[in-house]
Amino acid sequence: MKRVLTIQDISCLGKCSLTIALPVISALGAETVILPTAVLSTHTMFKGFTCKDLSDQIGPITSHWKSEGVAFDAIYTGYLGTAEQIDQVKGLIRDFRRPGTCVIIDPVMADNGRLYPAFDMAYVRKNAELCAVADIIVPNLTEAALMTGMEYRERYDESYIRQLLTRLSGLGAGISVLTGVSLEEGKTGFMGYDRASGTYHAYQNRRIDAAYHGTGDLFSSTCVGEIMKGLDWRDAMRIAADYTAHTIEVTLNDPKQPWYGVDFEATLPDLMRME
Ligand code: PXL
Repeated sequence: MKRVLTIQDISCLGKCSLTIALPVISALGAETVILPTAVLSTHTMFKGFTCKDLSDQIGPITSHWKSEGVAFDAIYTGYLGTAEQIDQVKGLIRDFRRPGTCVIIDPVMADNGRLYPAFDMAYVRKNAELCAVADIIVPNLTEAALMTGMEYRERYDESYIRQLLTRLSGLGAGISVLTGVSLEEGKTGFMGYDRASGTYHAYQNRRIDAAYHGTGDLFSSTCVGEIMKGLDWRDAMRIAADYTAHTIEVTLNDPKQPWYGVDFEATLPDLMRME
């Protein structure tokens, strides 16, 4: 069985980060080892959330794993807390990477043209350094613009996306994928660039006019699970895009507010049948 290590926060209430990664990757058939970087009472869209940083646990936990001789088929990072923690995660990747380990980085820090409240440009630069060591990166347009120094645009054409991908690829990752890319009216999806072959690949499906919290985590976790099943990154991301769109549609029936999260629990059986 494949074994994935995922490193991100645990937001106890509200659906994102580890409370999505763990069930989704497990449902896709890979063992999911977690390294929680912080414990929050809720995700940061709630007011008054608590947060306990767990940076001081990363060293002892990973030392113990080393003494146990643990190895991972993939290392997948999401929301991290601080610039120092990114340095710790880079060290961890150096220590645990083996030939064939797939390192997937989702540099979660911004959306809709804005950094999340806790972060600054020093954090952006650190995320760019982390992306440099990845096999696959999956930033959204805001994160990519911040890391490359390119202008963030709400309206754009394919040539802007290609330029952003070229600059992103210059950070050093093998495969650079931009999420939330809309190349046609009423559609959304992803566009990626594979540095080894010099090829682009885009996929678009229907766009649902609703912005739900945690959908980036749902997309990334699904990609990781599908890649562990042996799928090519293009197929893994097509399934992830379709699954995310389907889950948003199902969640539209739920009276809870979009910032709470998506009802992926209702759609996990469908994911297991998608191909
Ligand atoms: O979904 C990304 C994410 C993960 N973890 C926490 C967050 C967010 C996005 O805001 O606040 C704590």
